[in-house]
Amino acid sequence: MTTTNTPSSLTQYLDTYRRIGHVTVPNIFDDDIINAALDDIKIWSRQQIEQMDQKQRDWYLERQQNTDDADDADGPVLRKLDDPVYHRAFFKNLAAHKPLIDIVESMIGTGEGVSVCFSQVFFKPPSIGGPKPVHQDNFYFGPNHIDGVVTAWVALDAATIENGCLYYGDTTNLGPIVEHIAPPDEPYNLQVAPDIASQTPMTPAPVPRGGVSFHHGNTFHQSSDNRSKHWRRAVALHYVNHNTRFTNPALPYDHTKLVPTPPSPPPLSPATPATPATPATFP
Ligand SMILES: O=C(O)CCC(=O)C(=O)O
Repeated sequence: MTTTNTPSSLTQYLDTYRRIGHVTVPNIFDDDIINAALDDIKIWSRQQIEQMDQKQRDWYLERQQNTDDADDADGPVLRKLDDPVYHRAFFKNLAAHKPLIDIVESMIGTGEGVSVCFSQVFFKPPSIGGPKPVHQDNFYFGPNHIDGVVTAWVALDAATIENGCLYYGDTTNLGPIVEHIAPPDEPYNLQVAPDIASQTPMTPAPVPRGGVSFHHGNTFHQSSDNRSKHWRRAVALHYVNHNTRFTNPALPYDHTKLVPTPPSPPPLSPATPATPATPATFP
């Protein structure tokens, strides 16, 4: 069973999104779709790990490899993978799912459709998944219209405070894009400067499996360690409207990887073969 977006529910989601910069919507994807997504990720992960050089392993794999509690981990444990929507037919279809796109278009649409400008799978394995520092997606993308970017964060497992759900800085969507810095040994890991981040209260946003947490490109967000015995896997779909260009990206942005969502998407279907991963750069 998936969500039906009535005009009144769309209005409520949009109102919350505009007011505080994020909103969580349950039941957008049913169990069969989430299981198929996890199956596809499992196949893709094995292929990607086999192909990675040392630099990629350092970036994509969890540093701490204590997998005692990770019941379906049977080797190196991934931290993230980049661009499933670009590389995997299943995820291209998932990103075009009508109930999801109806909400995305209500938030950023111009009537000409939207594209996925980047996507990521976050693994956050039991006990070893590490934190993601406070950042704004718009700092990475550098759009000419700050309201032209929204992220749909799809929970593949229930995301809880214990396993490292997202936290948001309520109303930071209404403020500016702020200075970010990166640790010297992790130049891609851009984050809000500590003096600004420490002044911003952050609110947890638990999401049920199959639900989606939407956030504005300017909204401060972060996630904490996974302190539980449960996975916290998610796929983040970053959408942009067709009026918006990335005129000031913080890191090199590959415009050829924009994936437009089709006006009449095909139904979601099982996994298809992957193509090789490229090195990570974006949030
Ligand atoms: O899932 C996470 O821990 C980080 C997600 C994130 O930063 C995003 O979706 O923009």
